[in-house]
Amino acid sequence: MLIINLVGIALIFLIVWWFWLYTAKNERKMSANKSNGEISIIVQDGVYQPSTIALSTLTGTTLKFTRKDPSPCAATVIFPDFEISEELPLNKTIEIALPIMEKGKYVFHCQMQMYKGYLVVE
Ligand SMILES: [Cu+2]
Repeated sequence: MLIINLVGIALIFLIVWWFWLYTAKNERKMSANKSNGEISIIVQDGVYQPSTIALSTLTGTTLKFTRKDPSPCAATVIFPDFEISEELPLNKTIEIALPIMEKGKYVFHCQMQMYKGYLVVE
């Protein structure tokens, strides 16, 4: 009985590590500034690159997502604040036009929120 409990606890720690700690460690803090109203984002190795996108103006931003990760988990990108949900076919570039945004920080993520990125509008 004790051994079963210990295995259970070990599994819980493993899951916590996998979903939060491992992803956090892998996260690369990069930011891209707006150029020509378009920003390219690569979906690969558990992260969006760049994962933090700084936008200094409020109009006409298009994000170009290219998914290189075959994991089905990466196949959808969701912008909950704008009710945007887009499928990302493998190795194709998908353009997502963003609405005019107020200042603030907006999250975008995959379905299970393992991939996570932020738009920072200043
Ligand atoms: Cu996912």
